Amino acid sequence: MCLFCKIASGEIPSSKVYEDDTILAFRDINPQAPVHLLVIPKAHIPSLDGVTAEHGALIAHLFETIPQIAREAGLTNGYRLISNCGPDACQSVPHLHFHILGGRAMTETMA
Ligand code: DGP
Repeated sequence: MCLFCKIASGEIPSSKVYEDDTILAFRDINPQAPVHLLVIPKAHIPSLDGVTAEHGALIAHLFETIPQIAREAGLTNGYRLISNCGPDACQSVPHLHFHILGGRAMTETMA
């Protein structure tokens, strides 16, 4: 089982900020902004490259819920959403996840 599957199942503890039947959001262990959350599907999808039409409802649910998670984290002045996909993007955990970064002005460079 991958690291984020273990977090999703509760085997590894995390600082959860949102959970429902299919998705989970928790604080990144190595925050790169005052607010740095990770949002994951509970089902194992290795990365964005693993998303198929079968995941349509799940992906829609993720994107409907991310603004709510950001709002509840106090990010009323904006936030950045990132999903690293593959080696060139430095994806380090092979389970689809979205970083929500905020709580300060982001830099204009994204890479
Ligand atoms: P990425 O590099 O895009 O694959 O991001 C993986 C993120 O996961 C990275 O910012 C650090 C975070 N992370 C790694 N291990 C753990 C952990 O055990 N708990 C939590 N909360 N975050 C973790």
